[in-house]
Amino acid sequence: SHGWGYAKHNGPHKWCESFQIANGPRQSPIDIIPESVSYDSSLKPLTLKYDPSTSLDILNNGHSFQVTFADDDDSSTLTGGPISGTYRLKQFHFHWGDCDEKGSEHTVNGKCYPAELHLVHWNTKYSSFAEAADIPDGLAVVGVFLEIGAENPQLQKVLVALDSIQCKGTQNSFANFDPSVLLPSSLDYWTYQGSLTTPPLYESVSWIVCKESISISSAQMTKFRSLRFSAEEEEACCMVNNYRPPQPLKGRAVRASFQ
Ligand code: BO1
Ligand code: ZN
Repeated sequence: SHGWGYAKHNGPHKWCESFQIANGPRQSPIDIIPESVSYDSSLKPLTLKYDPSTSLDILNNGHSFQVTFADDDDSSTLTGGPISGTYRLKQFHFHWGDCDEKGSEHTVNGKCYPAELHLVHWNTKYSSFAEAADIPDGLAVVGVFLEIGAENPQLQKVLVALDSIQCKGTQNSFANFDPSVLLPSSLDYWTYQGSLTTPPLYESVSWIVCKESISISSAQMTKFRSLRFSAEEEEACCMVNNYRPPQPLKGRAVRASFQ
């Protein structure tokens, strides 16, 4: 069938046929080259203030799985960092590979991590996520790399919930989850102006990529890969390699909050 995806016939190299902005001036992800990044002492620390009571449900959307948050007030917000004003948390999701050697969207000096977490926020100077999504300062996404190591107990609640959303289009309640448990201990970050990494690829994202990774065991990664791109009635197709490769920097500045 039709629609974008991550297979040969509908994957990242085909997206430009339906979404011309795929070759635009501020596309994401990028390869972050620490040697070429400039330290910016004017960058503020990140403030992530999340209320666990705003977590609503967990959904297999056929491209990834996402945990969605109530965003009708300022209970869960991102402020500080490179952004002005207040951005509300809408959802978080992950991208990952079919083996431990690849799966992240951003890379560091060409190094791929096995997965990458995205916490997606929208600027409350607009009235909703949908309105903010295609405006240059509409969104801010915090990216966190996952690295193979010790089992991460903070991921268990999410991983257990995956049993109930194996197929595309399935959803379950996911109440009282605090996403701040998924953040690394240091909030040092790189930042640049970019885009959504999936269609419609809008150039609306202030990217904030954490320098420090969080751990995940190889067995925990296997559970991500048990999800399906396919619906229950379709031929089973494992959800793996749901990442876009790095895009041209095209002269953009990448700044670091740390020296
Ligand atoms: S990401 O963090 O850059 N990988 C990212 C990519 C896409 C979205 C959020 C974060 N969200 C998409 C929704 C679409 C919607 C679009 C614009 O935003 O998945 O359903 O059309 O609103
Ligand atoms: Zn993402």
